[in-house]
Amino acid sequence: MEQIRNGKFIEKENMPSNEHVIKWVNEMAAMCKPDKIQWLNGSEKEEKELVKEALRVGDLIELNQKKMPGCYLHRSALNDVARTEELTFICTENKEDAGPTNNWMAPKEAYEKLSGIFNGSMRERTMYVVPFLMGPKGSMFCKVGAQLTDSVYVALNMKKMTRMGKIAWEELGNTNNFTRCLHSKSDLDIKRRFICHFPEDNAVWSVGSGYGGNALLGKKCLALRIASFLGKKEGWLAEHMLIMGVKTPENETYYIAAAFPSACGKTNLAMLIPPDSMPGWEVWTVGDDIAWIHIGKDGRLYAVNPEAGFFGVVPGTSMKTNPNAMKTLQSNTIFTNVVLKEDGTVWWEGCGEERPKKAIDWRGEIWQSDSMEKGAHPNSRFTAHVSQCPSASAEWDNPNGVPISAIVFGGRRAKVAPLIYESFDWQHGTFIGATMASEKTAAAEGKVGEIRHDPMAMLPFCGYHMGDYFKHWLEMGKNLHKQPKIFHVNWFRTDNNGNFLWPGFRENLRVIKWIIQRVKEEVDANKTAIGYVPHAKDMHMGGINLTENNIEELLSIDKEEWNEEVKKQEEFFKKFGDKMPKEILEEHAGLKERLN
Ligand code: OXD
Ligand code: MN
Repeated sequence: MEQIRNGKFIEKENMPSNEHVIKWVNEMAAMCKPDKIQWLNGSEKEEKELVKEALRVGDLIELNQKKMPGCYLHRSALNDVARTEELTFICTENKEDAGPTNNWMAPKEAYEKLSGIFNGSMRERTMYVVPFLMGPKGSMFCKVGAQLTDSVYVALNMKKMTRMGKIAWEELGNTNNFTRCLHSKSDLDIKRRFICHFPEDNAVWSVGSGYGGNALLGKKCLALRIASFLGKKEGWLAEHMLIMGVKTPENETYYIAAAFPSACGKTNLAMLIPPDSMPGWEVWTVGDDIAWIHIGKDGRLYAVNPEAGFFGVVPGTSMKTNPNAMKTLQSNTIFTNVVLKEDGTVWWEGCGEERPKKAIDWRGEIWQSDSMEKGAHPNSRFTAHVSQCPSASAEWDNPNGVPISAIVFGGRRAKVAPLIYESFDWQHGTFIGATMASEKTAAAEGKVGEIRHDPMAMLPFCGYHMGDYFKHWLEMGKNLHKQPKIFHVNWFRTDNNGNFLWPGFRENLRVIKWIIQRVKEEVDANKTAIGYVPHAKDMHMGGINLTENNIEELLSIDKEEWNEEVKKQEEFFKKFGDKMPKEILEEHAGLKERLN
């Protein structure tokens, strides 16, 4: 150890020789003033020591190691339970570049304001230097990041969520090409909480939160907001999409990338177990949240999962809804904000087990059996490495990515959107993505249930002007020799009594089957005003209890509802002014015309 300026110590062990890194870490340390700097190497031994430290400072609670080896519970601060979109900023020199859907702050103002909060924020704490890779090592997709954080919980999550450790310094070599991620919990005061992105500097500063999406900076901050900006510049796409491999009984595997807003079942779909009535089908998980998509040499789209782990929503996860996730989280998992049972195991609403008589809720309080409050926070999470998942695809770490045959957009809509429809072509598919709308969920602060437009499920994650983003999508399509087909699904349609019409979960594979049949051009479809809709006869319906009426209703298009939808789209588009590509406006006009 060597003494640094203000009388503190810096550990030299694991320090890379890269001068850009060392200079940056020294500058940030001078501002944050940690007691100690610890450079992480990503080893298992180190992880064990970090767990010990997390237990010592109370960031983790040990769960029953016999029943759940390597599992721990974390409780976040009560005011820090979801992404805070209203405190998330894109800090570009020109306000216009951030666009109308992002909060904007001038970089100079942001650096000054946040420096004031970071100043001394790590006193009496350790600053962990967390090097990480997003994307497979040695791949054209791969990006290097380094996160400085004073949260051992964050450091441990980063170990599960990314390829963390020396591997990242090796990839970086002596270059300066890495995303500088600075994070401090500071005092967790929401008035002093900011998540600022500086795409032009390839940097993220996040202060005042210790919660997942705000604090694990590799995920939404780097892999979506910064990466989408880089993707625009470099000719690729960073998307809020799961990637799944679907093997047919004929032994062919098709890869599908699917975008859904947060907490709409991406993890469930990515880990789906086929229904009994579909023997020979298999689903393999490449990723459950983010896809980086490039054009390959053959002119097709290829995708990788930049992450190496899951930060999955826990409530509602059960052996019935997602057995693979349940098996994933039996060991080596960090739980955030779930119920702690007397036997040192965990519980949550919808886990399929009876509510415990005596337990401690996510707030850390005794949870009486008659309490009306939820025991687990609706946005409680599990963090586990991909390798834990029984359905992890052999291709999940393939440096070349997987070829994408279909893109799926999905929203949570009680009405309007049918179970499935297909776009006429790439341009129309881009329009369908751009007009996605969904009910709000607990993954972000705000009113749950409200409908909001969420283009490509990227509204909270696009690091630049969304008008330019739509244009980038259109350009990407033009550069493809073979465009994947684009679909829209809605698992959440209800009847007039508010009951879901579609059973969802594993039965969703029936819809995926139709998608693959369309890709293979095996079935034709109904050409409607909104796109191609399946003939009811082509939907595999064996083994579920749906009447023909139900199926008709699921696939039906109500002109009045759609006319209303078109008006709302028009309102939404006004936001983008003349940045809205004319092709999208043409598609909108075309839809309007077809409806009438
Ligand atoms: C997530 C989210 O955590 O979308 O994946 O909020
Ligand atoms: Mn997500």
